[in-house]
Amino acid sequence: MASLKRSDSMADNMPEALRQSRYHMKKCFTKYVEKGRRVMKLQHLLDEMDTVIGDTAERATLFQGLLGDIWLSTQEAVVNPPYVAFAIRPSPGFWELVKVNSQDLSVEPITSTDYLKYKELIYDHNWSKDEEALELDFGAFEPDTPHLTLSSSIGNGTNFVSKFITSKLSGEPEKAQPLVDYLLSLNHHGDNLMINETLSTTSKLQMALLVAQVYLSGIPPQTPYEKFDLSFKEWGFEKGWGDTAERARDTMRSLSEVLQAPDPTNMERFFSRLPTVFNVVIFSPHGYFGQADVLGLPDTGGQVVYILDQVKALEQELLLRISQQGLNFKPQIIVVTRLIPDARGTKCNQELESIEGTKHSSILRATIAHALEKTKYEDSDIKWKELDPKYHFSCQFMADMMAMNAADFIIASTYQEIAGSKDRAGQYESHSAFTMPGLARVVSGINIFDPKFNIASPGADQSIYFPYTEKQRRFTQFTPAIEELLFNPNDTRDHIGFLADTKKPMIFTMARLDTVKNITGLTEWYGRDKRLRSLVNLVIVGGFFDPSESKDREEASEIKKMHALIETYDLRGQMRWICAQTDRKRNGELYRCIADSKGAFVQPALYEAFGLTVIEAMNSGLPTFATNQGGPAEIIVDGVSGFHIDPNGGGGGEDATRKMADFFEKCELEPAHWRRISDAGLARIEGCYTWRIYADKTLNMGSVYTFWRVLNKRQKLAKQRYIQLLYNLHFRNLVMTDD
Ligand code: UDP
Ligand code: LCN
Repeated sequence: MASLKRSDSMADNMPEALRQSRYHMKKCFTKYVEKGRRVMKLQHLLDEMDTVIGDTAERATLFQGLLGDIWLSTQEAVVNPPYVAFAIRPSPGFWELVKVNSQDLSVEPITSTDYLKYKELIYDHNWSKDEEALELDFGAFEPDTPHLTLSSSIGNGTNFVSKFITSKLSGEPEKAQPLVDYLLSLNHHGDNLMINETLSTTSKLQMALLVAQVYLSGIPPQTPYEKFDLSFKEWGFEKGWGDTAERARDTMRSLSEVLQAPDPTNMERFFSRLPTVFNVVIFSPHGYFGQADVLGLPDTGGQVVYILDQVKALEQELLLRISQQGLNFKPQIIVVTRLIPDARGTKCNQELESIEGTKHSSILRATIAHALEKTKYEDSDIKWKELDPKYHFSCQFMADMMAMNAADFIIASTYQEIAGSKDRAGQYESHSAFTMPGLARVVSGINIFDPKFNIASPGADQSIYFPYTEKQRRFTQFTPAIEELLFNPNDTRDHIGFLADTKKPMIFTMARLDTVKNITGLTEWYGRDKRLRSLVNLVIVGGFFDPSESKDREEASEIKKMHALIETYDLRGQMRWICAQTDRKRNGELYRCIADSKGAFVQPALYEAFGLTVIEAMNSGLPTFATNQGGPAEIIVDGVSGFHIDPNGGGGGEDATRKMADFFEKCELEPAHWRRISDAGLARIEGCYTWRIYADKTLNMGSVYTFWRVLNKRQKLAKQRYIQLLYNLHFRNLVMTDD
């Protein structure tokens, strides 16, 4: 059978694919349309195909060729007899929309408007026919914005933007004038930075740079800026080049290189030196945002940890950069979050609070909105009316759209958050085109090939999460409490279950007790796998034990399920369940104690956006098995710096537990294996997942995109006007009617 030629579109290939299996396809399409209008997901399409073809071996043969490629890339289909419209996603970010006539199997490409209208017909027939229905098209404002074209480059926006800026500035000296103008515009509270009006053209700036570099090379490298700032002023330079002669000269050299012949490396280097970012405002409306006693409360976990650690890293990096720039300004970071009047004993009802471990950062609380939730609830867009009373998606998705389009750049923790994986669309990608019948048809919301998207992954606080081998640093004051937590044989308010053989390695997990975290899944897998049970004990931290104590429906049901599993699989003696733990320092030591037992960390979530516990465990030197659904699939290199497990995989977790049992058996035979994985995990963290790397990348982006905004001014302004219009005519009404 012919296989799909990637040079062709799916629409090009589909007629041939259908022709090759015409007999079966006719029957299959008749089946699809016989129930009338409806939306079908992939599994649904496959199930109905099976009932028609009957013999799964035959279906397997059909699927080896073109047809399989097309069906397995389909995310969704909309049946509108005699047509079936397919939304096909051949690779991350690329979508093709086609409709197939079930009678003659002819295939026609359709626009996103047509596709969305098909969907609307099912949910709100009149609205879909309404010529005046509100249609949003943010893409219309970007005709000249350069976009990435490769799926693999998504999220690498800064690099692309630097190359593009480079090409724009290359050529005659006048081409670099926008950069000179930009430098002229830099100031702090009205005081010029870098250059003043004396150096208003490229050639004047180039000459002055030459003079200054000759001067700087003649004085000792460590000469402080104050010793030569008067000469600098005479030549037209202002503060910001560096704190010493050496640093100022180095910055000047990068700029001279850029002005002579721009290249992305010098460009990025120069921008990383520019004094452009002093203040940062972070919006984090997620859960209970507090510095103590909040972890484990509903919707309160990694996001809070992430922001507080991020603030510390950003403040440190800002202070370092400002001092290296030879400036003495004070940076300021404010986290704006929800004020919760019924604060359950936390400080979430306090308006202003300083952030511990920082000098210039604080939390400001008001009452405000939400997190990125579109993909969390299936069909949340098309079924928005049903869900709006509880989740207010009408306002949320509109606000997401406006914020994403207004942003100069967007930082995600992983690639998959933006563009998903082969089979799953990304969180941002889900905003590309969608419809909320009766409200708005978004034919182009956000384009993930826009170079505004970047990946900067968080780290873990390395003063808390450090390797178990660093004996001098360990928090030994917690040893008795941790021993009690793990090994006291009696049930208490804090733990239930006990470990009969305390010498065995422990597999450990810690998470909120939400369904998606799949802690009950792990318990069940462990319960079923005799081999794993003989090798290791299971230790779980999460939730509490009395379902009536929980105000969260999902959590209460998970608690009940845990108790049932402990009974069904008779886990007493092999499993310890510890309630949610809020003391981060003690938790840090707990990971290390699990590492002392030569155990492992397991993160079994059905889906995990990033997965801070994975980073914490790896920082502690604990070999980690983590879900392949979401962020952990990128964090861990499978079999090298840890292991991927499939939470939905074969035999209800059998694949996952086999992998773990194989690992522990191998470690028994060859103890160096455990150490190898532990060391590779630590190396992976140092190379890619530290707050230092994050802060450096993020502040560089701030600098590059500030200039990019200037170069892209016309389109930016047009889009801003569109957003303003939407805000005033549409969004404000939505918010006012939404109580
Ligand atoms: N955590 C905790 N106590 C608990 C459960 C979780 O301190 O009982 C912490 C955990 O150490 C991590 C964060 O909460 O820092 C969870 O972040 P993650 O990204 O793993 O998941 P999220 O809860 O954000 O979905
Ligand atoms: C929210 C989540 O669900 C986690 O996957 C992340 O690790 C956390 O936020 C921090 O970004």
